[in-house]
Amino acid sequence: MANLILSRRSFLTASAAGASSLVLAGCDQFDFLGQRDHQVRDFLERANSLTYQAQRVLAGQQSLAHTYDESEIRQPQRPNGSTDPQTADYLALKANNFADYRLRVTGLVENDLSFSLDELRNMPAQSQVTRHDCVEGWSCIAKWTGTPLGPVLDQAVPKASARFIVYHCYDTMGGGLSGPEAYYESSDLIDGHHPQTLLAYGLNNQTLPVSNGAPVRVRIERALGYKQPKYVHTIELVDSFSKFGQGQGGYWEDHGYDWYGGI
Ligand SMILES: Nc1nc2c(c(=O)[nH]1)N[C@H]1C(S)=C(S)[C@@H](COP(=O)(O)O)O[C@H]1N2
Ligand SMILES: [Mo]
Repeated sequence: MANLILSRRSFLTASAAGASSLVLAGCDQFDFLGQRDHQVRDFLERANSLTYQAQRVLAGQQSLAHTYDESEIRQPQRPNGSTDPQTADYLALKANNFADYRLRVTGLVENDLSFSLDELRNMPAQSQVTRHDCVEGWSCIAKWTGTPLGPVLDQAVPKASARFIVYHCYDTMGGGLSGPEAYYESSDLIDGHHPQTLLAYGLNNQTLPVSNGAPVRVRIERALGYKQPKYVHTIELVDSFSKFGQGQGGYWEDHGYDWYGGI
């Protein structure tokens, strides 16, 4: 898909006219919206989310999250949400310093994949200093190190029917009447292939600690804190969220948060 380059003025004019007339106008920059079978267009129709539309159109698909200098790191990454998972599988892995950890890639892919931590660490590494924004009202600048997810997805070869990526985590939340619910998150394939999306195993020049998601968490840098899944064990490509949790695409989405969660 061609990169969308729009001036702020043409976006404002276009948005005043409303999203549906954009499609009818057949404006060059929005050509993809006119293609009946286009994944993004399908999604826009279904999601009905202005944040998602505005961000994808205005910022472009691969616009980068702001990065900082290491000197701008002022405090450790504040652990939030689960900080010490107690599921049996996780405790067993942790007891052995994650030597038996495998990250699985499965679902609507041609090749099911599985990687040990050493294999992930031997893949091309990338570091970035970014700001994590939690909806609870705090931010932390931190340096994340890992391997980009995009090439891993390429190696798995997503099927044409794959539309979303579900990130399954080891920890559970809640534990009320409905019982514990596994933490999970999801993104579209655009964010999966974004150049800053990492399978992160390092934080601030150290091994990623348990409190921040050891051994592997995903960083999706243009999204809010709850879209940064920790303790990830499986990456599943899917065509719908309906069979996971309450079907909204993530633990917090199931409890009312917005799915896109863009910054
Ligand atoms: N598996 C898992 N991932 C998670 C959470 C969680 O509870 N479990 N909390 C989310 C929220 S709300 C935030 S703000 C960040 C916190 O990441 P941190 O502990 O590294 O600061 O992780 C997100 N990812
Ligand atoms: Mo958060």
